[in-house]
Amino acid sequence: MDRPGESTDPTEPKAEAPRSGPRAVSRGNGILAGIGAAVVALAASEVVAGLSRAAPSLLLGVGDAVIDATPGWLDRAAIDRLGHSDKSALIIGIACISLIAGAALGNLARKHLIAAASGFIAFAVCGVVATATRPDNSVLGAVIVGAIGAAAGIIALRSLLGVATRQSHGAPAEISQSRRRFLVSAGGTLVIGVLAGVGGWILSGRERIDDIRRTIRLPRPFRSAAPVPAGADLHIDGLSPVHVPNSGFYRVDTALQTPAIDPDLWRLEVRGLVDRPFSLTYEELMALPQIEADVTLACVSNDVGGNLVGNARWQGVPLRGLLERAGVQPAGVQVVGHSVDGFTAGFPAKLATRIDNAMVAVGMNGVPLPVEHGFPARLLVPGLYGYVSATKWLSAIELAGWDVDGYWIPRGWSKNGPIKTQSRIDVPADGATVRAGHIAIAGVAWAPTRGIEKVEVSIDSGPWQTATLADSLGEDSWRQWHLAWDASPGTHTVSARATDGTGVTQTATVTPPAPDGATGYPSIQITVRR
Ligand SMILES: Nc1nc2c(c(=O)[nH]1)N[C@H]1C(S)=C(S)[C@@H](COP(=O)(O)O)O[C@H]1N2
Ligand SMILES: [Mo]
Repeated sequence: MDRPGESTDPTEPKAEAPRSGPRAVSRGNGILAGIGAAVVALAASEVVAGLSRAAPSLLLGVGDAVIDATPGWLDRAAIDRLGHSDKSALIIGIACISLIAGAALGNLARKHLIAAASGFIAFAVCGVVATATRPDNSVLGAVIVGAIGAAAGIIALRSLLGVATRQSHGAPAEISQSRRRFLVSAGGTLVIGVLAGVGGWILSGRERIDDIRRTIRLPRPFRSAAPVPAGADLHIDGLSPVHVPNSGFYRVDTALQTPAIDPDLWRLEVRGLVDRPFSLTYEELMALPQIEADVTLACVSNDVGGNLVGNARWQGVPLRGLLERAGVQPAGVQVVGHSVDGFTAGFPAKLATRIDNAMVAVGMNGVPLPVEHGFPARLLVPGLYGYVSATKWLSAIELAGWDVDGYWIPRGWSKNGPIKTQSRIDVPADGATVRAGHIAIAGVAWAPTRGIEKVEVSIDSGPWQTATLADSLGEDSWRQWHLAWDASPGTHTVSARATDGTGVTQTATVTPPAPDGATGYPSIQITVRR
């Protein structure tokens, strides 16, 4: 075997003979080999995770662990302000740290291959531990993914160092030839690794589940929502639609990767402080009588005037019936929804009985729940912010005492989360320039379970003028409104306020979203030109 440092090649120029042995690998080549090996390790683990349903992605596992370890306020802010780009940034950040670690280990491997290999193993162990401690991940799956990743990385590192070592002696022509060979090997490894990693990522189930989802037909509900009255939609350009299409419906969750749940393997458990715990398959749940309702869902983090609110026509199984079947014990005063991803949200059990349209939702705007909105099932309780009620990817409904806290409660959010009466001005857009003359000021207002009775508009702090309300879809749904205004040139401030069905007008007091929802009047600034 052509072992470095043992060459007896007479053509080897003695003067240029580098330090012998594996030490002969240059720092640059060592680093490159290390990065290549790290890419191979990540790619191998992602491919395994992508191919097997039971194998979790370590990259996502670490990302989830980072999110869970992040202080509540930062977490909340990141999730809501940056939307979902922050999650991609987190994954890219973790991948970069892995590559930097790979570079360092590659450098180390020039002299201490065993130590570097141990480094790869240690890195994999960290990933496995972070991933396996997530409730929805299989421990064995994580261990296998980690072992394959580490093994692939170590093998790649050894081979690349082998190629690099061969170039450090021999005739100059041979050296440049083998240098080229090393660069081609390292470059090829990087490209193939990145492609494989991306492929593994894409394979990871989401698309497959969506294919299954598309074949599902919703049963006809025994209680349909009333047909949308002709006057419910004012048909004003830029105004929020009566029903927000699923593709445009806001999304808030802590999940890095949308849980991809095979409905055939899924179970919904009803358990805890109940006399008769039971569990349902998707088929059994779908066979139960269903209701349909127009309900506005809002996020507690929504700023006044913000977009984290939407109205949809939901379909599902009434929560009341499921709780009656289980027989709630007197101590079971809280309903805690558990998600397959570990998220939890809890609300008073009496609301589940009192609120007519509280349901385990399986449909949204006429189709099975989209994957990102909780397929195969989620909770929906009209009148409650999502963080205490609307558990997506629901796996269990637990009846508990009030002492049990859902995900956001220890992170500084209020234990009770009733949706505050709110309004929003959609038209004109804030900051818009419009032409003088007759224009429409329009928006939506919501107070789920109470309904909207009145919306008023004030221009430049002038008197409150009553807006025209569109026809109502019911008390749980938002309602469009508009006011005709003869706009005069200049800059103007327009504010609005809503009064709910109990006669209470939203408060003017300005408060931030934390801990129980933002308050204050929505307001826009516009410029009117001649
Ligand atoms: N599993 C799970 N369910 C969840 C959340 C989550 O992070 N994980 N977020 C909740 C919050 S804070 C809100 S506002 C709603 C948003 O529902 P949507 O994404 O369908 O609009 O889902 C709720 N259900
Ligand atoms: Mo939320």
